[in-house]
Amino acid sequence: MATHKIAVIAGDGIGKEVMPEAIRVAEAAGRRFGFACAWTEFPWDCSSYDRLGYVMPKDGIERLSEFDAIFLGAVGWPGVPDHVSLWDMLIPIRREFDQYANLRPVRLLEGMTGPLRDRGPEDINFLVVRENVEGEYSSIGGRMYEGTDAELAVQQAVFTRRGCDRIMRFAFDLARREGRKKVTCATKSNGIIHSMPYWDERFEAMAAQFPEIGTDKYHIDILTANFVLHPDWFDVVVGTNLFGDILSDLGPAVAGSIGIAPSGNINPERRHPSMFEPVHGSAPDIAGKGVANPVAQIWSGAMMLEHLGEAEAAQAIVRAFESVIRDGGPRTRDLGGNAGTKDVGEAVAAAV
Ligand code: GGG
Repeated sequence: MATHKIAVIAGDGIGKEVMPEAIRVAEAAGRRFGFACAWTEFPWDCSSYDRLGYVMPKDGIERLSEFDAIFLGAVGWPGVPDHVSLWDMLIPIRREFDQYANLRPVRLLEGMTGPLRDRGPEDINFLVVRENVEGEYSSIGGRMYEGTDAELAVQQAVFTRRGCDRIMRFAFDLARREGRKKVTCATKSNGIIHSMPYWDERFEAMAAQFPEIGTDKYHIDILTANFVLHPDWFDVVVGTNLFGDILSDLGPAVAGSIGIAPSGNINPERRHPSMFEPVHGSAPDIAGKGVANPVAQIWSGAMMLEHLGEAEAAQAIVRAFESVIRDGGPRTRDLGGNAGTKDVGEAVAAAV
């Protein structure tokens, strides 16, 4: 029987509440499909920062490198600046393990009511591919003349040929593998005149290698409008680190709830562990109440199992939460119900 070694970082806020439910569901899938998961928990969160001065210890990357995958909950808590908590753990993990492809599926599930009138599951079903290690999220820059009238801050975005080409290739390969018809390029090459025309150029060069896949391209401003007005236009959308981050919150919001949105931070070459996490954050406003929707974490777990070679189990988990939502099972309040996190986790595990 295969045993998958998984590092678990529940993190902050609702991460601690949704993680046990996702583990419950993965365990149910393991029993049904004949594999085991060896879960090792790492208590790295903003309270470690308060006590010790760091979120992830110095040898964190080395310790995580032993695992087949990393399962992350959420990061961030009031009192620790968000850029500190992110750059102390989440972003170093993505970079050190070269998890350059962030895959974020967006779907309106049957039985869910989205905010868009007359839109159903057939209209909202696309994949956001976010470049995950360079672009606007760069540590190059600094401040000068602090505390004076001349104070300034400079932030340098980084677009390398290697970085652009490999995320474009990932998006087109994904479209081919998933039988999708089109890849859309998220850009802003009318206003950002060096990096974004370059990004578009690399998109076009890669598109030429995939003649059977259609393409289109939108500036980010009208693209966000089209996510709302015409979500049915999209199949695979490839964006920079910042644009991909924004689009992958907007997409699930348009589909009815960010509480179901999963993601994989993937090292496609499999030289390092990949990391799976919900798109949502730690949600301090509802943390501790047991009301968070665990579906995003559960779905991220399914993506992780698929990555680990357990495709049947992954599909069974997806079918399980689809049926719970479609057939009137317990639902949390973001989906219009009043069930708790645990009720949903137990129902999905039972359906598996
Ligand atoms: N579940 C992941 C999480 O807590 N994300 C918080 C966040 O702000 N992430 C920023 C990012 O994905 O770059």
